[in-house]
Amino acid sequence: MNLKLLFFCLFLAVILIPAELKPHKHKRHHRRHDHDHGNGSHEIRGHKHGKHLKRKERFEDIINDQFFGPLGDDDDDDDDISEWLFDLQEPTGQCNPNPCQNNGVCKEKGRKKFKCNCPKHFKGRRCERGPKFCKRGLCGRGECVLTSSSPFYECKCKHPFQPPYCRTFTVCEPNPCKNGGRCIKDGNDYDCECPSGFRGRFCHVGPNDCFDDDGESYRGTVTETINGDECLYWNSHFILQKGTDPFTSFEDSDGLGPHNFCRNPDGDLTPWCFFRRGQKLLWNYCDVDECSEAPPAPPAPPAPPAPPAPPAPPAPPESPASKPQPTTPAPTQKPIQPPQPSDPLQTPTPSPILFRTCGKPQPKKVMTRIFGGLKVSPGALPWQVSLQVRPKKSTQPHRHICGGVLIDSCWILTAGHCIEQGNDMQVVMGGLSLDTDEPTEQICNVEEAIVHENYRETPASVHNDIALLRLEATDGVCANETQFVKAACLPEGPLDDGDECTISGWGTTEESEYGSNHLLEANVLLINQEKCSESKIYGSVLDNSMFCAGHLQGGIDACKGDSGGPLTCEHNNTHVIYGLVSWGDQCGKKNKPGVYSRVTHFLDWIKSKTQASS
Ligand code: 4AZ
Repeated sequence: MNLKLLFFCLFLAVILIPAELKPHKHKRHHRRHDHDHGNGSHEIRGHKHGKHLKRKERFEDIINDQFFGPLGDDDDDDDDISEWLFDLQEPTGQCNPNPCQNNGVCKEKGRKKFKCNCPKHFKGRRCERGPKFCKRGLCGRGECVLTSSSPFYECKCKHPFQPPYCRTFTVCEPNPCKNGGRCIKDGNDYDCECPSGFRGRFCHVGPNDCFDDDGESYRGTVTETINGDECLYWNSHFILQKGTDPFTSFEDSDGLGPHNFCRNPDGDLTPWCFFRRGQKLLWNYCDVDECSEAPPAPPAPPAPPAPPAPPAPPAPPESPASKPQPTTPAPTQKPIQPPQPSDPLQTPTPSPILFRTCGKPQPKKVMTRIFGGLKVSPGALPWQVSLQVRPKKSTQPHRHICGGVLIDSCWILTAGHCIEQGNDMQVVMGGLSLDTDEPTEQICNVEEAIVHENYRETPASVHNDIALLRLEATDGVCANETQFVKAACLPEGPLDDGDECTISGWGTTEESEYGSNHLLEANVLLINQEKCSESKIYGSVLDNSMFCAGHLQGGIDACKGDSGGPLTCEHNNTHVIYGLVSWGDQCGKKNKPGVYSRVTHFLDWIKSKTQASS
């Protein structure tokens, strides 16, 4: 495995891996998702933070930070659990394509074997194991960052811990406060009293430090989130270990560097940064001021002598600071469908060609940075629907319980276990946010739910976990095809093990057991059925009506609330609905990938039901 791949695997294994919020009593969770409450676990992904009171990290917090504690069992685990995938893809022993990673040189050994001569510091059959400069514990009470020159790392100590290895501490000595700030000792804690105009934990933020527009050009020195969390260095080992390389992941990495200043490299609303809480990599918007247009910047006070400063940022913008206004989208009214053709967002395709094409999403805009899952951009997954229920004849608001997949104007595929007779059901199509009425949305009532005749739940598994929802039609039309509402194609046959596919949903995330408000997506790999039937994975409980997908090292996974939603794979430039989120042993656990209903197994069933009633 090369370094990139190693980081990628670590990303899947750790970043995305959610810490358990509550222990699960039962081995398997495949129950429908209640968006209003849940019993904690994990998820495909995480999401943005709500606003908390700003808090200041104290000495005690640093001492109690588990991250600096003793090694856990799984740490530094060199197990190559993706080996099976390489084996599947192995080019029958030749050196072409080169199986050696990290510039390893391949030598053929007989007809079926090869040997990689690895460059210095790299090991493994394919030179996949790189050097570990930032070994756990190396930096005491500090964060390890990677540098480009020997020894290739540096420890960034949490004050009052001192360089080089952040193991000893002295409060206020040397003075950590910049720009003439006065360090006030308080036991093992300290506070910086800043000269007028300067702020930040170390008085390192100058009076003219602010951002314009979305802050893409912000080059100021704020290093704290709006909640007071300290930003991680962009070259932090921890970020890389979680599988994200900020220097290659974002559209505009110009402002990134070996520092921990807030930036906006990905077109977000305002500058932001990554921070760490325990073993979790999180991010949040920063406590940066927005530059106001007038009046012009007052002259900065004369700069007092500064002790050695953090890496010097380019000069900040020159206007005075003012707090950014939260951008609250104006409430929108859900259109009652069928939508009016005058609505530019929803101009329906004339009905004769309605849903004649399938599997063609809108071209994708890059939207990054949801841990383990990415925020879906409008029209990127136009077949994803939210299945919502409320008690029959009630006027309560509907609540999201499951995902579903639009396969034709009046037909939704979902999981059998999502159907609870006795409720009124509706599907919301074309929406991304569960708590906002979006103009792109279409809502249809479910006229009939057809659960597979052989749907069966056992304590260990769920068999034939598939259902069709027939939507209520007006003049033979249910969903209208728009940029945001399109059908996925049914697959024609099996795809290959190891193929990368996409899962999506509003289910439980690492950040919220109640699920995500915004539709999230993540990539998973199709896992070989025999591999997934090994005793340490799911043993003999799998049958042909299901398959596994995910990452055996844990991490990215579907979870509660994602059930019934799509696993789509791109095949010949078309997105086919290959699986439906069904069940799994919790979420994101090592060797417990998600289990999906195998749509190819049900093609005849789907055709018989949809043709019989249309
Ligand atoms: C559920 O409870 C569920 N990790 C769905 C998917 C998975 C686990 C649980 C797969 O609906």
